[in-house]
Amino acid sequence: MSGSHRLHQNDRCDDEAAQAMGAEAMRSAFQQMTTIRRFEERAAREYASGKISGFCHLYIGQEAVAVGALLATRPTDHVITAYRDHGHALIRGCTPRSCMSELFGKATGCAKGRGGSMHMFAAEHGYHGGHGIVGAHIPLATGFGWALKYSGKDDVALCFFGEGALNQGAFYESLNLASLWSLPVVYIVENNKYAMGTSLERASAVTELWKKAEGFAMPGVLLDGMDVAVTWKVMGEAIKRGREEKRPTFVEARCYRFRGHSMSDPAKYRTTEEVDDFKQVDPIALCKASLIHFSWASDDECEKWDEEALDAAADAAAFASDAPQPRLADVGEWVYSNPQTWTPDEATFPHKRD
Ligand SMILES: Cc1ncc(C[n+]2csc(CCOP(=O)(O)OP(=O)(O)O)c2C)c(N)n1
Repeated sequence: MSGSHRLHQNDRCDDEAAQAMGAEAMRSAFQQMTTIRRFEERAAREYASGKISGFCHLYIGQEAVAVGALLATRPTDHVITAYRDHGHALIRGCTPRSCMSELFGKATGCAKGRGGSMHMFAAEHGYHGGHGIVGAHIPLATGFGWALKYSGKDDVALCFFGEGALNQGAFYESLNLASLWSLPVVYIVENNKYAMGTSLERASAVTELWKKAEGFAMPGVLLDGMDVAVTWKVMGEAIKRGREEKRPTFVEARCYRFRGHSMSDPAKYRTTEEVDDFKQVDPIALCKASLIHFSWASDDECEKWDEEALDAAADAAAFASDAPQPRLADVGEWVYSNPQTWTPDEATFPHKRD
């Protein structure tokens, strides 16, 4: 079952990687991961109570991948991901209030209520979504890489996707061009072992995914995505390669989602023993253990940060609940570059909201 997938065996992050990362970044990592975890636990509650509808894919268990990777970036770098996007959004320019509002479909949402769970955006912070079609955003990342190289900037683009995207044609086309044209893109597959209910072993002839990089003549790296310090360190090296050498890297971050594929998944395709086994290496617990081991934070401080995260999530839910619905008159705005000019009428939209 989990043996070959779970890389981590210790009860804290890798010491060498943690020391390289240092106290300040490790403290930030804990706070960011806790913010994501508590936000999503709250979102799950709001979903169950009917305040959120549509698809909703939680990132719980995978927080170290986005947090470790994005802590290794600078604000001008570009980030794009698939539909499991709340975590990336929360640390790349979207506030808990704007994310929760988006989940509620409210006008105060980061995509003005147009996108919902799968389409969080903060383009002004270089965060380009949130994409629902498996693999469809990978070519966009290659495009960012091309634009960066063409304009002579030394920023990089980071592209996250699940292992379910790896047998899409877009993946091969995009990585081939990135290598051929020497583009500064880091492609990160968040290998959480399942694409919906289908395990990697059932769907892919190659299960050591990082080895696929060889087919594109680019460096391929495997990392433990439950360990935020290792993720930060390895991602830092890949980002440096992009920035300085204008070379892409393909990274396999092996991780695990603790919840079902989406809110409507009873997750019957895996055993509770397997889930419990991965909970032994909960990324937040590993990070906290390192903070305490190196005396970089106390138990009380971690407790305080956790309470702050709980408060931020509760505040976000209250804010989103009271926030206004999008106005029907604006329905064509922010969807196309040339907004629709017609005025919606009652017959077309009988559930007019304002
Ligand atoms: C092109 C396409 N085919 C099918 C789907 C339906 N679908 C939604 S999620 C998903 C599984 C993707 O799994 P993975 O890429 O591993 O991401 P994870 O959910 O594990 O984060 C599928 C097949 C889709 N959204 N797009």
